[in-house]
Amino acid sequence: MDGRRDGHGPARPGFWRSPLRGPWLTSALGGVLLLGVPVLLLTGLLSYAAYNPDLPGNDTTPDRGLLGFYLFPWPTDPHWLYRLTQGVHVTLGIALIPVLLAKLWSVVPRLFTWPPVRSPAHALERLSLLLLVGGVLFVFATGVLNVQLEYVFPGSFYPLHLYGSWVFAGAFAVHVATRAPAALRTLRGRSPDGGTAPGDGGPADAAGLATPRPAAPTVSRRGALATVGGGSLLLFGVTVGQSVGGPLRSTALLAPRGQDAGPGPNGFQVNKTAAAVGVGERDVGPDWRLVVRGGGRERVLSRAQLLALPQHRAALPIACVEGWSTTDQEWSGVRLADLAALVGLGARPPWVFVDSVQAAGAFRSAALRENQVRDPRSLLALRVNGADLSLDHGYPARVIVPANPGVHNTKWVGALAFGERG
Ligand SMILES: Nc1nc2c(c(=O)[nH]1)N[C@H]1C(S)=C(S)[C@@H](COP(=O)(O)O)O[C@H]1N2
Ligand SMILES: [Mo]
Repeated sequence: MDGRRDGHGPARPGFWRSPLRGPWLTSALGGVLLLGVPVLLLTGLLSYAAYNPDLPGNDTTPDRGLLGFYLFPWPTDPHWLYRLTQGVHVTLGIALIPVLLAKLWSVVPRLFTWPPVRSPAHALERLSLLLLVGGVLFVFATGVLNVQLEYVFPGSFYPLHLYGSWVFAGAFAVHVATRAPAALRTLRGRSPDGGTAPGDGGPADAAGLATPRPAAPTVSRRGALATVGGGSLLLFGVTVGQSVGGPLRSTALLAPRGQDAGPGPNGFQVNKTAAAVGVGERDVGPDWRLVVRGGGRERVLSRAQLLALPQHRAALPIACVEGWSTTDQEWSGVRLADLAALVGLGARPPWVFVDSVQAAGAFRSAALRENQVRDPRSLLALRVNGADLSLDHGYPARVIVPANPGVHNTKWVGALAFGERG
């Protein structure tokens, strides 16, 4: 009665011969993903909220529609919040890759189930698995490409990754609801190497994961699992340093921008250099001015005039969506709230649209919410670690806001428009 017997090639029973495949291995790997994937989904959704995509100019995913139902004002406390959530998102995502691949390997014979569709219910199940497997490969691939290749999909990475994640999340929920109970029973009731014979485990192998024609084992199931775990640990070990920052950065062998950001007060990681985005002397030389607008007023200030205003300090990190971050750096400059006061909006500073002198390209502007503007640690920074900002870190002036995703800490600022798009 098993229709698969009619299959050819990889659909033939006995084509897949590894004795490792079976309910136990698939369940054990699935259990790890059951713990890890929800953390990835949660931190991913938090990252989207951290972008304040409902502010004008911030929405990297137009037409998000209902998917923005949960958005909330991203807080400024604790100041390392985004460093933590995004570090976990990227580091855990990378470390789970071996587990994910092993899990897919363990169920690959089922891809070739014959006949491909047996009933309407079977068709539905297969469709949901297509969304699950397609979705997970898509989000992991776009995530890794973004982290490793510095935005191969400039701008459009966000909608791709976000929409892909929702498709994956839905299929994942269905999969967990239908499979997790049996998987947990399998893990409780059987030992990893509990036999490799055809029909191994009887009803527990209803899914037909074990081969009916096992080849001689070259490694035990525990051994295979240890290899996968070792691979995950290795990836974790050569990745996590880029999120911890400081001296540990030297261990981040996979960090796409190298392990060493150079010496001196400005010796911490740069995202885009000034040269890379075409910012040069003519934009940020002595003629540079900051334009502050709001409430129908406008003020224009030179760097010297900014330096003559009350200077404040804040120890804050840069934390990029790509997962790398710096330890706290000691910034100094003018409070955003004080700049709002210059145009008469000091009592209740509103949100602000920050524009840079950068002529084109992604990330040249960003809007900040009023809770961010009002935080006394939110600065238009002029100096860092006791020295003038370097050109690559945003000289003459850049935004630095606690818990803000790096991309909204705009460099080479040219204009601030309080309460308006500018
Ligand atoms: N004008 C401008 N500001 C920018 C960027 C940019 O490309 N252009 N990159 C942003 C990103 S993605 C990050 S992570 C931070 C990095 O700041 P750093 O290069 O000083 O570390 O700057 C942000 N500010
Ligand atoms: Mo970034």
